Amino acid sequence: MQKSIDQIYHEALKDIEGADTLESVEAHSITYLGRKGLVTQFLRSVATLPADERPLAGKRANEVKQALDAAVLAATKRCELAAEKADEGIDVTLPGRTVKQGTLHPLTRVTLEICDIFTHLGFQIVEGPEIETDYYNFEALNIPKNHPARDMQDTFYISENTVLRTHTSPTQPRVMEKQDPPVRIIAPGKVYRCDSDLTHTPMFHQVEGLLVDEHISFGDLKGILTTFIHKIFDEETSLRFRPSFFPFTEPSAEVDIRCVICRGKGCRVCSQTGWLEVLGAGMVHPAVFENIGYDTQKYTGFAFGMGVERITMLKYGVDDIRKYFENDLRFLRQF
Ligand code: 2NM
Repeated sequence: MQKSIDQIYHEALKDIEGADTLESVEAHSITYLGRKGLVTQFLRSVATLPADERPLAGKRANEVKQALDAAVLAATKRCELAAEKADEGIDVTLPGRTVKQGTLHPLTRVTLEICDIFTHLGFQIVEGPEIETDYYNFEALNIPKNHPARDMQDTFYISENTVLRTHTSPTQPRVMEKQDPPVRIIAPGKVYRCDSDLTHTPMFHQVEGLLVDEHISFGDLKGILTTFIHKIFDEETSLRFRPSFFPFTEPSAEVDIRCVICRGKGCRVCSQTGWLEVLGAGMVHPAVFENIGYDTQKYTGFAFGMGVERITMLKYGVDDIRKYFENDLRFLRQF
């Protein structure tokens, strides 16, 4: 028995309105409105009806066809909108966006590496102020009033008795004033000198160390610094101690390592000498101990200092000190 047009209409409307994909809307449209669809067939069958029934049946069938056409259009719109909405969500199958990661500045890296080595040797890390008094920066360290380092040409003065520290050494008497031996400390940080050319920047970085106890000798100094050099460069690196002078140490020495570039043959970096200066060091001058009140009969100690820019240059082959401070990512990304 043929279904009535209203029966077909209700089933079709239910199917079309219930469809949730474009594909199923299309399929229902074919089922009811296609060339062989149920509504189409019904329309064709109107001609076979008794003449008095045709006008009403034909009118009703056309109304149904128009209503279902509109329903298909509405369902199609609805499914298209839903598909667009879904596209705005997260597609978990897409590869993730890479997050550009920063790196430690080479000078930070090397400072941490130096601190790490000395920490393992029993040293504590201390930091002092970058704005320092004339007393701690010079006087306590036995740097006399007429010393060239105290000149306006070399030091940034904040006021008559206040300077930007020219080395991190003033941290040492600050600690010694508060603490009796044994003292084993290193002081990393920024220092300032009124100097700017191809090989000098007005701000640079230092790590200075101090060890004070009973019976500390120059042999202890050599042992600690040799261990340090072998760790920061490599176990094969030979070193030598050359006599030198600092107001705060006596005797004083400069430490050279075999050139890391030519291994001693002589090259541009080591000015054909085969050696590179990397450290200053010495036995703490008794005047420094007297200034802070240590018993010079009981205690001896050694101290040393190094420039982080120079160590980094030699470790990584950086050929120009200005590269550290230009913030060129092509340079910084290499570390
Ligand atoms: C150096 C070289 C030699 C040094 C001395 C002191 C102190 F405070 F103990 F006297 N601190 N650092 C020192 C000694 C620094 O740098 C080239």
